[in-house]
Formats: sequence, C-alpha cells, structure tokens
Amino acid sequence: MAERKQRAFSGIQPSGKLHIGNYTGALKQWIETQHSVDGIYCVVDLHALTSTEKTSEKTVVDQSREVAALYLACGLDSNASIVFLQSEVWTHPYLSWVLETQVPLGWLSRMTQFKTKSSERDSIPTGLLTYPLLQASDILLYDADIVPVGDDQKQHIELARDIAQRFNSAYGEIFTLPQPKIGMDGSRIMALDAPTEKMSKSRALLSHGHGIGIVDEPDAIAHTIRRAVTDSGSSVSVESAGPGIRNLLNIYKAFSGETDNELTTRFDGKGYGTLKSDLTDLLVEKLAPIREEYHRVLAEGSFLDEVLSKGKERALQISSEKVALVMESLDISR
Ligand code: AQP
Repeated sequence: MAERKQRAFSGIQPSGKLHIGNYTGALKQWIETQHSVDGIYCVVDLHALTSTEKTSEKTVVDQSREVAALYLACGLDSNASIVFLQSEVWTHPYLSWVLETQVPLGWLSRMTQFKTKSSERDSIPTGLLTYPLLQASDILLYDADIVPVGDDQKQHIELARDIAQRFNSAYGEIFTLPQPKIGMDGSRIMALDAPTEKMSKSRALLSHGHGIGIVDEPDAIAHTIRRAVTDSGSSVSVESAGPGIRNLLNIYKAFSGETDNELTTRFDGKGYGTLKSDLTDLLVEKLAPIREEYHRVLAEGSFLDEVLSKGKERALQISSEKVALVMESLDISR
C-alpha cells in the first residue's frame, strides 16, 4: 500500500499588510514543499478578530481575500493544496471550545505571545488568551504532521502537540501529534527600524519604516531599506555584524539562497550603502512577479472565489469527520 504523504497545515492572519518575514518564515516553505506534502493552508480570519488595530478601511473579508490571493500569487498551487478561509469552516471554533474544556488555564497564560500582546493593552479580550486553542484546533482537525511557520510560532505549535498528547491519553488515539517546521533561513526577520524586534504586520501599521510588504512597490522598498537602522560602524563584516546589518544580511540570504561564505565574498569590507542598494535590487527583482500576479488574481476575482469555495468544501469534509470522532470519544454524540 502507498505510504500516506506527510500532511502540512499552516495559516496567516489577515491582520495587516503581509511582510517579507511572513514570506520567508511561512509562505516560502509552503511553496517549496507543496508537491511533496498534502498541504492545507488557511487564512485565519477568526484569529485576526483578536487584533485591535484597524488596519485600513477594508473589511476583514476583503483583507482575507487579499491574503488568499497572495498565497496563490506566491506560487501556491490550488490543485495540489487546499486553500480556505477559517471562518467558513465551523469545525474550527467548535473544536476550540472542546479544547477549552480540557486544557488547564496555566498552559495558556504562560505563552510568550499572550504575555507580550496582553502587556500592550488596557483591556485584554479572552480570545487573546484562548488564541492558541483555536490554533491547535486548526492543526489537529486535519491530522497535520508538520506546521511550517516562522520561529515566533514554535511555542504555540509545541502547545498544540501537548494538547493532542493530553487528549489522546485521556480518550484514545484521536489526534496526530504535530511538529513545528521552522525554515533554515528567514525564520525570524527583524524590524528595519528596530532590529532587535520581530517584523510584524500589526507593528508595521504604526511605523512606516518597520517592514517591507510583499507587494510593496519598488520605490517603497528602496525608501524603507534606505532608512533601515544599521550598526555603528561603516563597513560590513558578515562574521561580526551587529543586529542591524545581521538583519539585512539575513534578508539577503533568505531571498538569494546564498551561503554565509558567499555573503562574505560579496559584502565583507563593503560599505553599508552597497549592502542596502544590493538588497533593494534583489527584493525588487524577487517580489515583482509576485506583486504582478497578486494584482492579476485579485482583479480576475472569480478564480479566487472558486479556489476558496472548493477549499471550504474539502476542509469541511476532512474536519467534520474528526469532530465526529472527538464527540464520540467524549460520549456526547447521539
Ligand atoms: N518577522 C518574521 N520573520 C519570519 N516569520 C515570521 N512570521 C511572522 N513574522 C515573522 C511567520 O508568518 C506567519 C504569520 O502568522 P500570523 O499571521 O498568525 O501571525 P504572527 O506570527 O503574529 O505574524 P505577524 O506578522 O507578527 O502578525 P501580527 O502583527 O498580526 O501578530 C507565521 O508562520 C509566523 O511565524
């Protein structure tokens, strides 16, 4: 009998403009492995309801469509993978409630992301605390073996695994134990205006120099890189670079695929200006086809709707079987 392919699940929140970190940490990995795994990729719009920032005049659904369009524009093949919107598949919040009844509160309150995000707000919505349970549901509903994400999500995926383990030992082998899959390069891109902080969609809304959008125009890319914080010196040393230059080099590496040795040959002893201008050229070149395809997919519209409708049906089919199993194991199915 043919072995089952590994199944991958991942998603991105429509909580702002997607940036190059979302690309190198998540999307790039999805696309590179899409023909060797069974991929399920979701726009996690219910998660985005926990963000306070009003990202634009657009509705959440418009932003969700844009994120889905970007998945396709980056190269996700909708014939090979399932692409859908989380809010259209009822099993996600349903399983999340079931997990709420099973998971100790302390497991959630110790999550780093909860601590950081809650410390920045006066009023903390319950959803910010229970967010990892909805995320665990996203993953566990599909028996995902791997979850390709950036480094910041590692703790949440490990939590999903712990939850699966706890549930299985109480009720039988219901869930597959997922593993985070963190890429080699670009798994943590830092902010260009504050290179000790992670680049993030929501922060980018507050500061123009913070991040580079995947679909930013060349002028905007050049402008942001020109203003990027560097180190206190003036010439590049790959081996002993400080946070600002290390971040620019990491971005170059993630987009060019070059090794540290190749970066050393290219940049060591050169001025910061050279690094910035080469990085600008590289990003403009790599992002141009994605930007063009993104605008084309959005303008065409009907193809995107077909992909999302087909994805919704397939996601519902797979995940409702898992919910039925869970309910049976809890003895509440008629
Ligand atoms: N700076 C980053 N470098 C590499 N990978 C990153 N990811 C996020 N930031 C970086 C990865 O992109 C995916 C997006 O996941 P998400 O939308 O659920 O939320 P997030 O991790 O909280 O991403 P952001 O950009 O920081 O969004 P906001 O500001 O809305 O919270 C994940 O795979 C993540 O690891």
